[in-house]
Amino acid sequence: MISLNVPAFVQHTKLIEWVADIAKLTQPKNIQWCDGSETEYQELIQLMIANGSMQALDPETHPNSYSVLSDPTDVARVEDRTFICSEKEEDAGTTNNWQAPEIMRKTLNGLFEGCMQGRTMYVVPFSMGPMGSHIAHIGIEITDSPYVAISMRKMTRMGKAVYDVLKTDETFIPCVHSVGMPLTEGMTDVAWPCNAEKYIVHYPKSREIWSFGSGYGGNALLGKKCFALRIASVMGREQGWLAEHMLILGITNPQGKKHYVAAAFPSACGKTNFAMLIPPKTYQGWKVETVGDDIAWIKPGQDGRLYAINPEAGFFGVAPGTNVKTNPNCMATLQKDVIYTNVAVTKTGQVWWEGLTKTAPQDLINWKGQPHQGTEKAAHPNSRFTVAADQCPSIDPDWDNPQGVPISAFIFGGRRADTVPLVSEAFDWVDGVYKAATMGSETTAAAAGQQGVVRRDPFAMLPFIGYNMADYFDHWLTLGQTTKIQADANNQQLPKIFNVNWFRRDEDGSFIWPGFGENMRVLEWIIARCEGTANATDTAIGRVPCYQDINWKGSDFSQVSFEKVTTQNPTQWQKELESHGVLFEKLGDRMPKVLKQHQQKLLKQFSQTETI
Ligand code: O2Y
Ligand code: MN
Repeated sequence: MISLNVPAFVQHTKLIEWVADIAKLTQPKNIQWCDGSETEYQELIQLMIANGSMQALDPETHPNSYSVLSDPTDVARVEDRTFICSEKEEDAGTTNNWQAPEIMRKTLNGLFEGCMQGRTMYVVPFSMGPMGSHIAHIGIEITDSPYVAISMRKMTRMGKAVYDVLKTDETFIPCVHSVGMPLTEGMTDVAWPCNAEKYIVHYPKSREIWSFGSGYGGNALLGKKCFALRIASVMGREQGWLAEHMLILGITNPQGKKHYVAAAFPSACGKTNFAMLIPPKTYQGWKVETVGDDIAWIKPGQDGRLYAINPEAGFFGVAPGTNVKTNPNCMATLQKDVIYTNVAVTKTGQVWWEGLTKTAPQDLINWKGQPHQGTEKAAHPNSRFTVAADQCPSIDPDWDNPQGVPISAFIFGGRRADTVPLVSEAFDWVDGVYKAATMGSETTAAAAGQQGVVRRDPFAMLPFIGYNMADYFDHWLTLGQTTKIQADANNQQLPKIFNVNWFRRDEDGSFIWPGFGENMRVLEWIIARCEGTANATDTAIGRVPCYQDINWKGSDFSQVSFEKVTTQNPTQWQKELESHGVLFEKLGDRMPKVLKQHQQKLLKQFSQTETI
C-alpha cells in the first residue's frame, strides 16, 4: 500500500478517506496533492515536455505556451459512452444512456482496478465559480493525467484555498478520472495514453463522476460538462436554480446603462465569438463584455431577479475558424500562457489551424504529428485552446463577482439553414421555454458522430442534462412561475426570452446574415425590448422586428436580405412544428402538458397563415 503523504493543508477526513479508497482501487505509483501553484504548474509542464507529450512553442511569439497532440482516436466528447446512472431508468429519460447503478459500479470497479499502476495520481481541488460564492460548488478530481491537472488549473479556480472553503461546508463532488492505461513492468509510455474502451459515468444520487479511457476535453476535465452541467443540473433542480449551457455577456450603452444576457447555443456554434463580440464601428460608446463563454449557473435572488455566474475560470475554445477578423478579443487572449491541443505547429513553434490565415505556412506539422500534405486538415476540426479567462481583453469587471450578475434576457439559438428567423421574442415565459425546448441545430465536430445533420437540441442541453429532459422542461416552467411571483413583489421583470438564428442560407447555400460584430444590431434590439423602447410585430412564432426597428447605421444590409433572414414559411413551419411533436413523443408521459398544448396551438395558427 502506498503512502498517502497527506499535506498539512488537507484536513478533511472524509476527503482523505475517499482518496485512500481510490488509491487502493487504482494502485498508482505515487500520489501528488496539487496545490494549484505556479511552481507546480511549471513542474508538470517540464515533466510533460521531458516525456515527449508536450512541445513548447516559440517563446518570442507564444510565451509560456505549449502544444499537445492527442491520440487520433481520442479527439472529442463521446456521447454514446456517457451514462446517467439514476436509480430508475425513467429518471434518466429517453435522451440519456442509462445503466443500473450497481451494475455500472461493478463495471467501473473492474475497469479502475489497478488502472493507475506505474502512474502518478493527482488530487486536484477546484471551485466551480468564485471561491466561496453562494452560487459556487467545490469538486475534487483525482486523475492520472498531468495534462488534466494543468488544464484544470486554467479552467477552474484550483488550489489550496478550496480546502479552506471545505472547512465551512464539507460537501464536494468527487470526480475520478483515469486514462485507463496502466504502466506495468517493462511497458513504455506513449505521448497520449488512453483506452479504446471509454466510460463517462454520472451518479445523480450520490453526485459522483467517473471517467475512464479518454484524456480529452469534456471527457476528462470533469469540472466542465460532467460537473458544471450534468451533475449541477441535478443539484439545480433539487435546490431551485439552473445549470445551463450558456455564455454570459454584458452590454453597456453610451449612457452607461448595463444589461447582462445569457445565451445558449449548441456546441461549436460561435458561442465564444458571440461572448467576445466587438460592436461595429458605428456603435461608438457601446461596450460588450464577457462573463463566460460556455456555462452559466443561475440562481434567483431575493429581489426576484436571476443572478448568473460563470462556474469556469478559462476558455476551452475551438481553434479552427478563430482569427483576427472572427474574434479579435480571443486572438488577444491567446497571446501568452496557452495550452493548445491538436492544432498544427510549424518547425519554428508557431501554431496554425484552418481559418487562422488564408494559406497554411510552410513546414507545418499536422495534428497527427506528420508533415502537412494539403489534402488533409492540418488542425483537427475540434482542436482547442485552453486559456485563463482573465487574459481576455473584454473580460467583464464583474466576471468573478461572487454575487453573480443580473440577467435581463435569455437568448437561444441554433444553426439552421432555413425556417427559423433571425430573431424572435417569446410572448411570455411558457412560449420562451417552448422555443428553447424545441431548438434544433446542424451537428458539428464537437461531438463524436455524424456531422451536418439537424438534431433537436433543447436548450442546447441535449448531451448535458443529468436527468429526464421532460422534468428539466418542467423545472424551467416552475422556476419561471416562482421567480415571477418574487419579481412582481419587487417591481422587477422576469428575463425576456429570445430565439436567434445567425445561420440562414440563401438559394445558393451562402449565409445571408453577416454575423460576428453585426450581431450587435440584434443585441441592441433585444436590450431595447427589455427596456420597452423598441417596436415589434406579433407573428405566430413570436414578436419580431421589422427592418426599420433595427439600427442599421454603418451597415449596407438591405431590406431584401432582411426579408430573407426573417421570412416565416408556413410549409416549413408546419413541418418544423410537427417535428417538435416527435421530440415530445419521445419524451413520453412526463412531458409537460402546457408545452404540448402550445405546440397544438401553434400548429393550428400556422395552418391558417400564409407567408409573412
Ligand atoms: O470535445 C470536447 O471534449 C470539447 S466539448 C466543449 C468544449 C468547450 C465548450 N463546449 C464544448 C461542447 O461540446 O459544448
Ligand atoms: Mn459547450
